[in-house]
Amino acid sequence: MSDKKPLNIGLVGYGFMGRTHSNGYKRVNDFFGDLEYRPVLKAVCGRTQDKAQAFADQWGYESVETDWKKLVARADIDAIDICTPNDQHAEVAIAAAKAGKMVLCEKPLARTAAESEPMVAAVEEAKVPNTVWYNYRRVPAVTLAKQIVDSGKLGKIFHYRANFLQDWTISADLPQGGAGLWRLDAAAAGSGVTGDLLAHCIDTAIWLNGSIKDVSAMTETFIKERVHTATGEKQAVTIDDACLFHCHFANGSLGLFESTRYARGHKALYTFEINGEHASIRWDLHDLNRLEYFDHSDDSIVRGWRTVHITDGDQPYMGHWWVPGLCIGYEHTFVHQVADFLKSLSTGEPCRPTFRDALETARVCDAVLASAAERAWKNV
Ligand code: SOE
Repeated sequence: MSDKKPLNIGLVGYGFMGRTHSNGYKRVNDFFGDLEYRPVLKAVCGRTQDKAQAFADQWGYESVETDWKKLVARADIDAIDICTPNDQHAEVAIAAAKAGKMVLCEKPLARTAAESEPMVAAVEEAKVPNTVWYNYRRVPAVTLAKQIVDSGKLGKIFHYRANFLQDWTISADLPQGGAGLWRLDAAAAGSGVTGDLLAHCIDTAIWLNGSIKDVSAMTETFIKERVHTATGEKQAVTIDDACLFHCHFANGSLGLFESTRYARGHKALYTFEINGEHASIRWDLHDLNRLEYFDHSDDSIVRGWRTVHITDGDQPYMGHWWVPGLCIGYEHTFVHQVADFLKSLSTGEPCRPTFRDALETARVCDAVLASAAERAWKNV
């Protein structure tokens, strides 16, 4: 029997993200042995009873709810984890905070900054621990990039560049709406690649390089109409299929960002590069265990880009996994986020990004979309 304090989780939504989070809760104490808390998979909530039950059976949830309000009202739930489409984040999070529950919310925080603001107010008024699952911060190579930037090794930063490229919506036959495909429906998602993919890039960028001051953007919707799953009728597509923007950071550096779901051949190519006065770093999600580093102070005859394989025990998070040389993957970023969340409950320090941190990302996304719509520079 474990002597750890139980933390009873109520999961809302059982899609792709429901699985990544559940895996995090299940694995965390096996690999992070020093935590005071132990997540308990208390209940999963989904509208369709048999699907929710099948998820509960597969992942080991003790019970099932079909109404999130009942889940939030349950006295035996400590934390609500929101894995629904974006249009439901605000209502569930605000009710959960008011009920005194901790709230973990899948990214983006909500569809817009205006919708995100009352969520921030609710968790702050209730003083409940909160976090948003911008999971790529917790790829060990990305966390190491943060340590390198913070150490000052790059010197003054001139450029920040990021891409998030996919190709899964190129077919005009793909409907909008429904499981997974709600990402194509602006009513459910809020926006297209801006809120879904660029939000990741913006979260990482703000974390690594500080606030974004202003933006100039362009968006495109390549496929103008798609059948809506709910009606069976063709309807206008109002999400952005692609978005490019450039910006000024508060530290004086320039940013360049691109995201699309129409880059044939790319499935989830998230890359960033930072160029500083003394050194540069770059990272690529398709090769996530490596960080590339160029240091101008190296001896000139051997100076060049080096590739650091992030698998050593003294590199971020890796002391909890295997032995040097052996890799981890995408799912581990969620285990790390659970570990950091549980640790934050012991230390009282916030688990970043908090709802307030994610609001800053939402404001940048709003400015990007407004800039594209008005063909004008926008302050964040
Ligand atoms: C979209 O395809 C998606 O699943 C995003 O919703 C995730 O946030 C991203 O990590 C991978 O791509």
